Amino acid sequence: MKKNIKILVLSFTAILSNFIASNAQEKIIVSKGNPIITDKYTADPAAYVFGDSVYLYTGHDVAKAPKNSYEMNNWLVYSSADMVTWKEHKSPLSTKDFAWAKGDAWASQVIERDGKFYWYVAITHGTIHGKAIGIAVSDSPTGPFKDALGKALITNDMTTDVKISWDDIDPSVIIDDDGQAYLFWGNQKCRYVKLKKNMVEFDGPIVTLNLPEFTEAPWIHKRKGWYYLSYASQFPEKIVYAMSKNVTGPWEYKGVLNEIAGNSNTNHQAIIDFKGKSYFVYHNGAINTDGGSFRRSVCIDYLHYNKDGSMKRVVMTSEGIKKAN
Ligand code: FUB
Repeated sequence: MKKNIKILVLSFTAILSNFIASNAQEKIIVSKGNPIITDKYTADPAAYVFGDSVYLYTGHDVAKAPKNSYEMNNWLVYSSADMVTWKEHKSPLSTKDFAWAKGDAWASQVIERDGKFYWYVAITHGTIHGKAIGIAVSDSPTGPFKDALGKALITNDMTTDVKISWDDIDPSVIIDDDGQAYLFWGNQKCRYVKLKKNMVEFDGPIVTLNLPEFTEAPWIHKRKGWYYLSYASQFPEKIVYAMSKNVTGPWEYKGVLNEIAGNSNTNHQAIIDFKGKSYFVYHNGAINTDGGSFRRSVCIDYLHYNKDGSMKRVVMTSEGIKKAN
């Protein structure tokens, strides 16, 4: 009898601690301006509008990282119906979820197709030298996510014309109106490849674009008949962009969209429309008091378009945005 009670108590304790652990990061954050999240460092934002909410996927700079390098082990997800009150969900993806990888939860983007959410991530490959792009999949925008392929989609040995190990990073995806999906990515050279409907296989060759002073962080979006390819340029980075009437180009360079942040070498942007307004989501180093450029924080400011479709230069603010409704 005593033994049974002990087993019961132990099982209950295990269930309770699992519950607490799995909800440990679920909390509500009311943003007081920029940066929008201040209890931890968040970087490389990818925002996605689904239903009546915005889902914000970020990297996570470790606070105690050595001064001159990134330490990033997992990705984070937040959701909001007004872009001011955010729910932080339990981190649904870490580098450990990709058995073939060995670390570095770098920039990523999520997109939905046929009820499944595909999370494209940059990560360091375990056996093929350099960075790679992997894909996780889930039935929900907040996870749980699992490795969709069991291997990388893109590896460094597929793009040998660039001689660095980190040129296959920063994935950005779009599904065009005709249903064709495209994956853009790159460092030093921007590339794209068509994806099959299953979102996890190539549907054509890798194409390399010729964009002025391309550093990294391509973000592809479409609005009112125009395709926009924004990206980080030079170093320290500013965000510039090009426009086209086709997702495959030709791209017309349009100049600077967002200036150098000043307190962070990188700026990594996402662009969305939500409830009638346009937003520029990026990171800076505003709450890093520890030196270096490796403790970044996500910010959101308004984005405005001109009548001809071009984008006005972003004004980075401390106040940030008001509630979207
Ligand atoms: O966060 C690691 C890397 O820094 C990203 O992949 C780049 O876009 C830059 O933000």
